[in-house]
Amino acid sequence: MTWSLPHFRRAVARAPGRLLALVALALLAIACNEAHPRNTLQPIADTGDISAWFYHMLLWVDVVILVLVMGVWTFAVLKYRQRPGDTELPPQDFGNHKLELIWTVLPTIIVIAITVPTVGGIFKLAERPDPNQKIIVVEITGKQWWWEFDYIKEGINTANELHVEAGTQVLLHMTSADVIHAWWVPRLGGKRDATPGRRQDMHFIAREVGTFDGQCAELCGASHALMGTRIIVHPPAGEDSYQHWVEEQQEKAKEPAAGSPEEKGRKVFLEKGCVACHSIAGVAELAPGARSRTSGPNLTHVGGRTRIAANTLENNVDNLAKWIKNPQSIKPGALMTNLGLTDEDAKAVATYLFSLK
Ligand code: HEC
Ligand SMILES: [Cu+2]
Repeated sequence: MTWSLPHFRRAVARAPGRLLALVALALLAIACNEAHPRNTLQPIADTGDISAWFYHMLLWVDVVILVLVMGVWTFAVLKYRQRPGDTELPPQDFGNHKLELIWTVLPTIIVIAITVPTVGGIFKLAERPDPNQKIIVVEITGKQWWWEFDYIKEGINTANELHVEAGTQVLLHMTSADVIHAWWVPRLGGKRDATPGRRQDMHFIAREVGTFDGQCAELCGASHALMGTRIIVHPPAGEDSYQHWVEEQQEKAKEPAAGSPEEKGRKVFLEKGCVACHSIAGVAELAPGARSRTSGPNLTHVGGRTRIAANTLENNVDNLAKWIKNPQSIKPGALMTNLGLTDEDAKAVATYLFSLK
């Protein structure tokens, strides 16, 4: 059986429901909703603007090519199709120089037209931040399966949620402590590998205040999919300013009231071995000069994070207790020891940690 337009028309007439279902499915697949926490095409930084611009430019160049090629093809198929009574092959046309020139020169021109702005964009992304303007410098270390952030100038060591200021240059120095990870916050644009023994830089100026999600983009082991991150862009002034956050982070951990559940939690923290991997400024200090205990996130202000375990769980006392009791039940292979805490001890230490804003 040959398949022709009349066949197709008849098939559609017989089963219009199926065609409708197909269209509905396609619309569902592109799910039109408003919240796009990880949409590269809604950039919030200068770097993201550049990559989104390339996407749109290439998309439209490709749409034009697609329409032209499919148009010519459809025309040829319809006009020169085999008709009843056609028994011979049409004249065969090999080595038509004019045609061959056209389909060599035209694509070459298109490729050059795309390459020139692309190379320009690559150079723009590689430019160094302006040293005469304010720069927030953060060293990022990827670890299985979380991110450590060191604000060298500010003397802050924190994890998983990167805080920056809108309108200010941010320079990230990126490396890894174990395997290769990749830092990717889609709305900032661009990924950067975090490679052990190497430093790679990335910089941007975020323009929109808010919270934006990211994800490790390099397969790095069992909990790779649960190695998220967040970037929190603060306004330059006001109650919620970046400067305010910096000053809070530079403080030592809050002292719990005598006899409070928090004080009991701190006791559990100090006695159950958590200090082998975690530091809390003023409670479990580091050796002078050390930036962190390499194995676990700094917990000095852990209660102030929006999420825990690298953007895996909402930050609240219940989730903290669940995590502390059995980290591997939440993140397969998590490199935090299950210390066999009782429910009571887990709850107490969770209450204490959550109070550390
Ligand atoms: C062997 C080292 C080790 C020990 C001991 C340890 N942890 Fe952890 N902890 C880690 C690591 C590694 C992570 C990060 C895991 C991840 O996100 O994949 C972590 C994460 C956490 C987090 C989440 C932090 C965040 O920013 O998301 C909390 C809270 C925590 N640990 C509390 C504790 C408590 C309380 C104890 C003691 C009962 C403890 N840890 C014992 C290594 C350790
Ligand atoms: Cu990773």
